[in-house]
Amino acid sequence: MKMFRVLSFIGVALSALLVLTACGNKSEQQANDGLTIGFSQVGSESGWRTSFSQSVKAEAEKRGINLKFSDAQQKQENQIKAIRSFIAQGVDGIVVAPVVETGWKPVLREAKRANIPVVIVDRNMALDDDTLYVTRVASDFVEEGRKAANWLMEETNGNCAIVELQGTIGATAAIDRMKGFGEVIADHPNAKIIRSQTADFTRSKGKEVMETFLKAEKGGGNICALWAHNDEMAIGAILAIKEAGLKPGIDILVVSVDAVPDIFKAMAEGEANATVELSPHMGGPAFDVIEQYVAGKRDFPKLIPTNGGLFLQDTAAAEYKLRTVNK
Ligand code: GZL
Repeated sequence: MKMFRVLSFIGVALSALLVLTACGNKSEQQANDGLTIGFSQVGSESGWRTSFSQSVKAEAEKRGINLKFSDAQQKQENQIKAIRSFIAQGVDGIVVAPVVETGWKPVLREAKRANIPVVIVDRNMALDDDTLYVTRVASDFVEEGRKAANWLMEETNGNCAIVELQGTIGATAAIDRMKGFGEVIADHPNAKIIRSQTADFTRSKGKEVMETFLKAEKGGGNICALWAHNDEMAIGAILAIKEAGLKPGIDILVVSVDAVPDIFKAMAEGEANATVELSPHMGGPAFDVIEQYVAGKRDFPKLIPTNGGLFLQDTAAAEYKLRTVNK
């Protein structure tokens, strides 16, 4: 009889263990399958932006996150519509890469009322209430501008007439890169920005605006360097410089930001000189925050910085290979 009782106890214990393990797996499974995150992306205006989107999607897939992706084609109204739709769907979290800094408070208040955590990535929002978002994952754009200007001043001994292609008007990346670059130039009396205009971070507009700079400067013989807020505009401008019969990278130095493969190709061919890296890998840190927030964590820093170095012609060929092989 005693043996019977022992055996039945073991049987019960084993089945309880089996149920618990299954539940354990189930809740783990739920945790992985459960997260649905809405990502409102600016658009696909540049090679960097495309890499950024690809990196976020790959990271979501790796983590078993159900990602709702929206490309706003650089229009804020599309981003606001997407965020409202994410709220209506009751997502677990929202990631926003804001196209410009202003106009976000109403929709962020709606997300807050719905108790949905918002993480800002890349460019910033102008908010006077920092409870409207959990944190921001971003590069220091002012420092990017400083890095570009410091390299140019060293390269030209602080003696340079510069033309500037600005990014999207109102975008943090444009505002802050311009600020950082300008701060450094201000310390060099023989360095001057002689022309500056937006080309909206695109290759086609970069070519168009550079053509007007060259015409306005009677062929551009007096232009020492082009400073572009992103590689895409620099690559467009390089075409315009060549069409004007000048040698980009030699007659007119070229420095920009993003470190996309095409700028490394231009640098390897001697047609561009320097680029400041902007990491596209912001999805991981953003998803970490939402996963931790859903699990109950509330104390987050208001900025999670990503940083990038300065790349020059000497490593360009290797960097191009590294970033394009098996892509
Ligand atoms: C900067 C980002 C900029 C990139 C451009 O973080 O917002 O937007 O430098 C992109 O390539 O258009």
